Amino acid sequence: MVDRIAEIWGTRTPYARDERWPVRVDQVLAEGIHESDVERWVQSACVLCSNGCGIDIAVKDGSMVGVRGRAMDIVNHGRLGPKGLFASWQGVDNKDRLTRPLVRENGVLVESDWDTAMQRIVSRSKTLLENKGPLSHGFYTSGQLFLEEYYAQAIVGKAGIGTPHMDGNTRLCTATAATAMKESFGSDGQPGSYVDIDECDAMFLFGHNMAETQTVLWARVLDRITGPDKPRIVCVDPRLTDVARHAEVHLAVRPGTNLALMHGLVRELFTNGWIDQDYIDQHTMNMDELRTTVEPWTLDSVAETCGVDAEDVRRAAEIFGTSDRVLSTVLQGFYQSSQATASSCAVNNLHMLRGLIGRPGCGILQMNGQPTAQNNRECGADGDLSGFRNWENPEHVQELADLWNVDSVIIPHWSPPTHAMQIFRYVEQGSIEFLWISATNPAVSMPQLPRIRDILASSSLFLVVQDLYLTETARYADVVLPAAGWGEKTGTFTNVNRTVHLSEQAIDPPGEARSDLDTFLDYSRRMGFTRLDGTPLLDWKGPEDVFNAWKECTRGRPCDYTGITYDKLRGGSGVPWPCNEDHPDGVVRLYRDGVFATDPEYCETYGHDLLTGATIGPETYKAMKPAGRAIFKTAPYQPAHETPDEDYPFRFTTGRTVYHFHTRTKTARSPQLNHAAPDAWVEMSVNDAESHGLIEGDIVRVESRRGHITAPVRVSGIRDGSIFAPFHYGYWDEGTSGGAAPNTRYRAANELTITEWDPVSKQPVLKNAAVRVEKIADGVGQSLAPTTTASRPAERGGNRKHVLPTVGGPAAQAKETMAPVDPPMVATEEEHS
Ligand SMILES: Nc1nc2c(c(=O)[nH]1)N[C@H]1C(S)=C(S)[C@@H](COP(=O)(O)OP(=O)(O)OC[C@H]3O[C@@H](n4cnc5c(=O)[nH]c(N)nc54)[C@H](O)[C@@H]3O)O[C@H]1N2
Ligand SMILES: Nc1nc2c(c(=O)[nH]1)N[C@H]1C(S)=C(S)[C@@H](COP(=O)(O)OP(=O)(O)OC[C@H]3O[C@@H](n4cnc5c(=O)[nH]c(N)nc54)[C@H](O)[C@@H]3O)O[C@H]1N2
Ligand code: SF4
Ligand SMILES: [Mo]
Repeated sequence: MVDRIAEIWGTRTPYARDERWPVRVDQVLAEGIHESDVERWVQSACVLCSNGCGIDIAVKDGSMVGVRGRAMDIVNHGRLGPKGLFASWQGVDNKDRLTRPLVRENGVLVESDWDTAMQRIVSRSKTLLENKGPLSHGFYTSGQLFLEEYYAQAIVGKAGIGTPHMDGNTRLCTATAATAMKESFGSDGQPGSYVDIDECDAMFLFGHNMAETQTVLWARVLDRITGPDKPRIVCVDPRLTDVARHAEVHLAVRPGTNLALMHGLVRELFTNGWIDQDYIDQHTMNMDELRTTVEPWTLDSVAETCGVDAEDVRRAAEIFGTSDRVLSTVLQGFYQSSQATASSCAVNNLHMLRGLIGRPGCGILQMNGQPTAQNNRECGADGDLSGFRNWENPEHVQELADLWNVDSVIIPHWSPPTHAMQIFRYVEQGSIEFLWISATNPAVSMPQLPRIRDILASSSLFLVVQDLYLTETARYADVVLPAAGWGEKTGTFTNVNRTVHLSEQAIDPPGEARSDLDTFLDYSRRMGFTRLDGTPLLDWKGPEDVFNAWKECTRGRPCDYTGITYDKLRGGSGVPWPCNEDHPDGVVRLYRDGVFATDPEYCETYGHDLLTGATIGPETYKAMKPAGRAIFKTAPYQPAHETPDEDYPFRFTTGRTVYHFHTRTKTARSPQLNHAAPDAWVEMSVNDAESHGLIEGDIVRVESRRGHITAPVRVSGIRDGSIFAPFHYGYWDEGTSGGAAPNTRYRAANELTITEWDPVSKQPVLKNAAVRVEKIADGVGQSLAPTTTASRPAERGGNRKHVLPTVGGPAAQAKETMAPVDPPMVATEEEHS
């Protein structure tokens, strides 16, 4: 038994390069429950991050009473992280769930029934469609529903209503991942695989705190690091994360300066001849523009702009340039920072320059964050066209019209899909009067919350919120719909490296809560949406019908699911797409033959100018004759939207802690996790704390031009001049056994963030703003920031209090079974030859 709050990654199982990662099965059962008490184990996968760990749910007396990792799953080989162990089942199977629909009467939300609630939605929807047309409607969904739910929602929006105003919180999350892959390779779809961790010689983590945000993946890395011939690690992050602590080179860049660093790294590859000219000639295009753009970025200019050591930049470039096999991962430190798409494409460029794509150990993981973000992107509930189709390609639009048997004119394709920030702007301006929010909590997670609150409260807006709990957002709704959560419904979803899992229903949803799929189907039926032949637009009976329809939508597309069935996903491991007749067990890594998805007839986009976001358009794109070559895309560096000045001298950045998931609706209901990180904090460096007369635990007010927060200080390993706050803490302190109490202190990081986005991916800039700091009071004790992670107290100076370590105690004991079986084979081992 191991305390998995204190020991985040569990016990080491070292292995060497090219060996298979050993199995370790992690298990937790509710207090007082023994293995022999468990009536059934139900197959699923974890939905608390993009890693997609295979998981079995323990069921007793109609309740979820624990979980264990699936030994045979190619993703996790049996392991689970703290959220999988302690939040997956406790965060849903909970006392204070929404169990009945709520409707607003005389300004207050009151309990109602489904008929009344749906009737209100449908009647408002019909009136608006009649009087104002489809542009009055907006949908803001998630990266946490199931594939089947997105596909239904996408068709409702595109072929039922015909609105381009559809997006998800995936815009805040992985829009840049999708965009960077589309721009460089022609389509979304992860080139690399987790197996590359087993096979690489060097790993670069760009703005990715994998140690806290994909803990099971990091356990795999740690097992390589503690084994023979360990990989060399390079970390790009302004904080001293656990990734940074294991790195040979830590580039603690100033927040907002990623692209300058990337230009410097690319330039070093050119200067030192660390490039594969044959690969470049055969499989890529546009290299000259890249070379010209990076030319000014000498080591010294990078050092000056990014605030790092020139020698460290040189060493990092040398590791990239001279290692046989390099694996790169990219996440929010890049996606939510300035020039997100250009910086993320630069990672692709590094790999293209050396031909390190599609070979063992040479992966690119433009990471996802949410467990099902990939499926929203595939299905197009984020506004994209289903099946990675190109909205600018009339043939692609017609394919969907044929598939759905609707007139192609109803499918919005006259302009790009409306991105989330623009949807909220249209609500603000009053043109969107009907907004349906599912499985996301924008009143905590969107930038510049004072503005978002005003928008959600707009008198012209009819707001539908579909959630498990009465969240900060749901409190603004006109109608609240109670949803069935994970374990209470069946469906599939796809993780970062394209692995598709089936999640089976284990228990009944509480009260009258319904699956999101049932709700979308009900809405479609009540709205009377039909096909050209007059039959109902959506006539599916359940999730498996939707999945079968979805398979047809993906036939011949990069995300080909035609070889997958629910039955194939039962019993064993998840399966990575594309999976079809040619590849019945899926494909481990894409682009092995150096042929990319850039052909004009096939590609998902004709691309953009990365500096301005202007579309390239079909004529220019076709004239470029990409013909299956990858495209070097780049842009000149520009400073962040808001940089420090005299009034606001600090760079503010935000992110996560290992113990919480987003706005904590699930993790705050897990006693183990909530106890480990119960309240907000802000991180400052030793030098900055000293110069402001601050010590651990002192209460500060952090203020931007848009708002302020109050929280205790943790003096941590963050770089000087930067301040970090976790974005998890909103208005509510969730009770773990029913009820939540308001927390009247402003403490959400997004009180301070700015309404700006990347010109190409439209992903909001959640990771840089300018702030000032003021001491409000002496601390009454230490801050409650975890000591086990990036927020651990600085090792010297500044921190003159003794800080108690974060531990889980008896409630956090998990069972680990070492190597009970051989590790699973990756789906198509022959690819390794
Ligand atoms: N425990 C936990 N795990 C999660 C989640 C969670 O909420 N909690 N959420 C999941 C989701 S949806 C996502 S999207 C992922 C996110 O996973 P990550 O991207 O790994 O997490 P973040 O903490 O948002 O950001 C990563 C790092 O970016 C750094 N950073 C900030 N500004 C900059 C910058 O300008 N440049 C660079 N290079 N780095 C910068 C921060 O210091 C931080 O350590 O995590 C997933 N996993
Ligand atoms: N400052 C700052 N802001 C950020 C970020 C950051 O790093 N910094 N990260 C951004 C990122 S990457 C993300 S992904 C977002 C996340 O932000 P949100 O999406 O707002 O966060 P969650 O708390 O995951 O919200 C999901 C909601 O869905 C509900 N839910 C869960 N399962 C189901 C289901 O099956 N059906 C329904 N209907 N509801 C369900 C949950 O109860 C919860 O209320 O935050 C973004 N905001
Ligand atoms: S790594 Fe992610 S998917 Fe795996 S158990 Fe942890 S939260 Fe769940
Ligand atoms: Mo995310």
